[in-house]
Amino acid sequence: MKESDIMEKIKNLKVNMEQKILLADNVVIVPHNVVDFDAIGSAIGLSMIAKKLKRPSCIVVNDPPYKIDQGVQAIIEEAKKDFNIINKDKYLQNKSENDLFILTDVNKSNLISLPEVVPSKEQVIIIDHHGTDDRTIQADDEYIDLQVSSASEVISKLICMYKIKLTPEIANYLLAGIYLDTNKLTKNVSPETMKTVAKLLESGANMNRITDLFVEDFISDRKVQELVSRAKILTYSIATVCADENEEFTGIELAKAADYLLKYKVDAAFAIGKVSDDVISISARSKERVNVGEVMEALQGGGNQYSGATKLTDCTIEEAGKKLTKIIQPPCYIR
Ligand SMILES: [Mn+2]
Repeated sequence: MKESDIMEKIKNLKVNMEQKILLADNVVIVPHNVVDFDAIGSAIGLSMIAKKLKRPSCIVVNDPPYKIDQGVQAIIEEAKKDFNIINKDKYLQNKSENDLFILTDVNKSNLISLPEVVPSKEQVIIIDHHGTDDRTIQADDEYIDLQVSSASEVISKLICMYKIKLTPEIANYLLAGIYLDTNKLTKNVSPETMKTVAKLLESGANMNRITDLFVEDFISDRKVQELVSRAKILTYSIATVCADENEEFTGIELAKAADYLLKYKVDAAFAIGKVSDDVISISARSKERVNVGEVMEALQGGGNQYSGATKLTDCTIEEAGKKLTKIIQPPCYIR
């Protein structure tokens, strides 16, 4: 898609979204479960837009703090002073018939905390950069672009169109979202992405602060690096690593291992590990040539060209590895 077409599409989204925000009792912003930098940054940006339009909003985050990245948790704690970040129960107590749901960085019912109370499609807007399937929530208005770096980039562009003046803190949150989903500005970065980064820096975002937010926990990082060191690089430059059956990882740790493996001369990387008693997760990352979103779709997950994941039950890590190997046999998914 040409840049001018993208801006046209975002302008359309702005017009339709604005009408709906103005008519809503409450703008309910819904990021994906195990909220990450992109989901929370874009959610806070959306809350700024609701504020500009003088409508009340809330961001529903229902993850226990131990499940999410400590930098993301730090943003939530800081942002709570100015934004209405609430859990699911609190939202359900104040729910109204006339709420507008805006899903950001997500489009599927199995990845959000309140799938059972999503309103009818007239009252749902989706802003995302992941692929869709039969679990995608029905929405009359959506901006789903698998090429854009992040939801935070889309929301930053909307904020620019509204001429909303950002505080340095909020510029940091949005930049952290872009930084995460581009693997620290090393992949899926377009000239438009860099223009957005430049605007966020002009608004006071600070790279030192972003680096602080991405600081690693020593123990968790050692665990990730031990996993990385056991990776095998298959034909066609695909790295995979399988964790031990008896060691538990978080989804974030598996994602970090896959991200890290892109440092090497590989096109894509997959990290497979147990995330709870009976759930195996695969985290996938790609530089460009392998569409890992499609690979994950073949295993009941999803994502986009650069990033994807799935969860599997009723199989061992070894079996999950075999299923994956079957799918990534060349020339599948290689451009
Ligand atoms: Mn994202």
